[in-house]
Amino acid sequence: MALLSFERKYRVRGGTLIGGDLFDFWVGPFYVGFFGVTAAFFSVLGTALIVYGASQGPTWDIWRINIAPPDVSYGLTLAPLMEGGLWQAVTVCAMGSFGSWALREVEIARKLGIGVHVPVAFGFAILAYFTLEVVRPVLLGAWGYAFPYGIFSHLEWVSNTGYQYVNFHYNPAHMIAVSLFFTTTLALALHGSLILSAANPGKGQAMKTPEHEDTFFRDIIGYSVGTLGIHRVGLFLALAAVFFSAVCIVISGPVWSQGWPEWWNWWRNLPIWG
Ligand code: 07D
Ligand code: 07D
Ligand code: U10
Repeated sequence: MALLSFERKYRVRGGTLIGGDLFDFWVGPFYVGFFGVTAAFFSVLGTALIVYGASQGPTWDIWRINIAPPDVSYGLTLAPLMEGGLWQAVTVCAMGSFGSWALREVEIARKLGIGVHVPVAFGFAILAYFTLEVVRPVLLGAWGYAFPYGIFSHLEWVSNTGYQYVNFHYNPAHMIAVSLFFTTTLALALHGSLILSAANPGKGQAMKTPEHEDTFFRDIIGYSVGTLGIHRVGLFLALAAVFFSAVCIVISGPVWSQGWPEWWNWWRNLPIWG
């Protein structure tokens, strides 16, 4: 079915989670829905707050604009606007807009009668963000441990937080997360290249089939995970990477407050090394 006639057939009312028919319409290519309105509201307001913060100085340099969380001395209280209160308001807007975006994805999936895999996957990204900005700071007792909003400033936070634990590469959950991210790109490269090799066999030749794809991997490594299976592998790898990222940062401080190299002492002290 051509895309336009498909859209005519499926662009019908129903499937909303909230608001009934009220916002059940499209604007150009975009589905609106109740959560489209809340997503637009929170993202416009959050962006406006960042622009307001930038207008209060000291710079309009896009790389150096910085909306910082309150000083650690404020603990978990509400801070004055220009001393971290703005960061707190932006964080509320960010959670509001990410949550709205995920729920808008759910409504679109329900309309189409497809699974909710996409919003579940996005939920893992939201979980990582929520862990960095809310869970870990709450466990450590101050908003000041959260990362600031700014291009360079958030990199400073990552570097400073990393060196606070001497060498973050020794964090075992960080190792697992990094390896999973690398594996995700390997899997996508294998999948993308395999599909193109079968679908674009060269001028004048017939497009090849999934049997060709399966056979390539049986010949080279003795096993093919299959055409549906590779998508399960990809989703699993990517979600596990983000999950272990959230783990690696939430244990840094709340669970282990020394340098990460020290964590390995239990291993070095095993009697088997003599
Ligand atoms: C390609 C989809 C498109 C999304 C894009 C990002 C904004 C921010 C806001 C000026 C893959 C849009 C950016 C809306 C503008 C202001 C106030 C997604 C694609 C193009 N980071 N990070 C970047 C965010 C964290 C880290 C780039 C966001 C953690 C490192 C971009 C978050 C840690 C490096 C960016 C977030 C961390 C970056 C490219 C939220 C650990 C880089 C992102 C909300 C996860 C790289 C200058 C990209 C860079 C980079 C955005 C969180 C580490 C500005 C929105 C605190 C080490 N991050 N980041 O392509 O070049 O993502 O930085 O959690 O080297 Mg970051
Ligand atoms: C948080 C993004 C959520 C995004 C959302 C959507 C918009 C809309 C609009 C485009 C989690 C936002 C959307 C704003 C945009 C439009 C229109 C994703 C998030 C909800 N590290 N490290 C990680 C590596 C070192 C350190 C994770 C590698 C050093 C700290 C990953 C190396 C030290 C933290 C990772 C390396 C250090 C991390 C990040 C190499 C610094 C974290 C991925 C090769 C000296 C962070 C949960 C992630 C983390 C994290 C990789 C080096 C410190 C596994 C490959 C040794 C402090 N590092 N790292 O989590 O786990 O994405 O965060 O050297 O906090 Mg690391
Ligand atoms: C995949 C795939 C596959 C495909 C695919 C893809 C995965 C099976 C079949 C998809 C993949 C690609 C296309 C590849 C490229 C993608 C990436 C590299 C990922 C990164 C993507 C980007 C960087 C693009 C990001 C772009 C975005 C997010 C779009 C931005 C959109 C907007 C700004 C509008 C959003 C719409 C909303 C919020 C809802 C509707 C709202 C409006 C239309 C605005 C008008 C508002 C209203 C009507 C509501 C009123 C608003 C109010 C009340 C708020 C007011 C508030 C105030 C404060 C004033 O596997 O193979 O192929 O293609």
